Amino acid sequence: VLEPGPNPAISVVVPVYRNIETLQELFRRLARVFERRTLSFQVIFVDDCSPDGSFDSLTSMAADDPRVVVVRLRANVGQHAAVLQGILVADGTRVVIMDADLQDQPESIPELMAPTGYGAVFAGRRGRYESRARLLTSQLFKRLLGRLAGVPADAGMFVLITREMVDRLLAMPRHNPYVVAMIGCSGLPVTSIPIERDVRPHGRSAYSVRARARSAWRGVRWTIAWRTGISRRMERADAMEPQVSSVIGGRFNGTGATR
Ligand SMILES: Nc1nc2c(ncn2[C@@H]2O[C@H](COP(=O)(O)OP(=O)(O)O)[C@@H](O)[C@H]2O)c(=O)[nH]1
Ligand SMILES: [Mg+2]
Repeated sequence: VLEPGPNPAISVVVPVYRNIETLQELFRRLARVFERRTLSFQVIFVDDCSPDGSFDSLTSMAADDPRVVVVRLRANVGQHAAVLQGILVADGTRVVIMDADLQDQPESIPELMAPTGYGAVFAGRRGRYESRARLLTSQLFKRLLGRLAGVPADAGMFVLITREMVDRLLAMPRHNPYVVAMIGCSGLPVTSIPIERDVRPHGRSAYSVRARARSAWRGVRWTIAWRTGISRRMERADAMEPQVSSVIGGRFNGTGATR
């Protein structure tokens, strides 16, 4: 086991909601990828009040391995707000955001690390990873959001970002956030490279048709609010509620206390 340095080279932020079947394998595969390249890393799992026992599973993983950090949220806040809470805790020089269900493959991360000069490198979604209807509707939405927010049309929530991008994201309005749009509006250069996305190995998507539509709308709304300056006024009126209830593990910045 590699001893972590003062700051890990990479923090991986993973939102968790009904993912108990894949958490252990996800961590194992991430560890293999980074150990092979002797990169120090931490994996920050953000438990968004997952009802399936994911939190207990994560707690025992954290007890076994100091590179596991568990952020527990007070209430279910949704994927994007959960990711931002994870980023808040991340100590890494660079941060990878990815799904917990193994549709995003840990083995693709080194490819994301290759391009230089970008604030964000997205895994451009490739493959038949979901039904035709879902693929088609999500492609249409992604093209629209891509135009509005200035991200590649194949961008999703598997992305590598720099520390500078982290700082920009955390300075942006976090009311009803949409991380892909926020990255596009950051002012830093972004790109995508084609990465095969897998089909889901266990369970089913947490996003119903309605939830997908609502999420898409939030993406568009956040972007418009940003572009028009409305969101900046909103944020001042509405200070962020504390969302984290506890942080377990995380040796990089002392005790792992909430910051
Ligand atoms: N924090 C949080 N994460 C969620 C929620 N719903 C889904 N996720 C996470 O978002 C990622 C993608 O979810 P998934 O259900 O696979 O959606 P799909 O791949 O877009 O069909 C997974 O890592 C989930 O754990 C939620 O309500 N809250
Ligand atoms: Mg999925």
